[in-house]
Amino acid sequence: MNHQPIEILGERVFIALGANLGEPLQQLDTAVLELQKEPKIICVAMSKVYISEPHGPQNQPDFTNAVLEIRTTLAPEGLLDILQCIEKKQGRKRHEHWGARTLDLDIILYADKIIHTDRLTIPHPYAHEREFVLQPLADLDNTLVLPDRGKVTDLLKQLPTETMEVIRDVTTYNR
Ligand code: ROI
Repeated sequence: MNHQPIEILGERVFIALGANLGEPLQQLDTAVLELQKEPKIICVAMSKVYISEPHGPQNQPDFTNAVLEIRTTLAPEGLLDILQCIEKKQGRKRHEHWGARTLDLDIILYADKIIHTDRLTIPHPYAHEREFVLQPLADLDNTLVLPDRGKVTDLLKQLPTETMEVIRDVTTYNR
């Protein structure tokens, strides 16, 4: 355990985790363990875990999703490198757009920054319209705001209600 005050240990970042092949819940937990090993990352909290039908192409299994809150002193692209490395290590082979995957790690929020580069769009371009991202974000902090889009809880109210099943009903804190 790191007992330093988390406020001084870098930027507050939220990462969406998703999987719909193999053992999805286990893959999400393994990804968190991998991130905990990173010297410039502190895992702060993991949201409840949900299962929902696929957005986009329907001809694939249901997805397991959660959101992880971290603190990091890594720059956004450095963090992205690590996430892509973990995805690869956990066997992500298919790169089909909007297709099934063993692990998907997306940076949703990086402090309150708005970033548009070749490799990164932050906030994540679809976060505002995805319940499987917004609900876990709200689990972690119901005052969160997506820059340019508004309050997460307001965005959730604007979405048609979907059936998301909770498969782990606790938010896990690492404080
Ligand atoms: N649908 C759900 N429910 N969860 C996801 O993580 C997810 N990821 C995707 C697409 C295929 C767009 N649909 C999804 O990449």
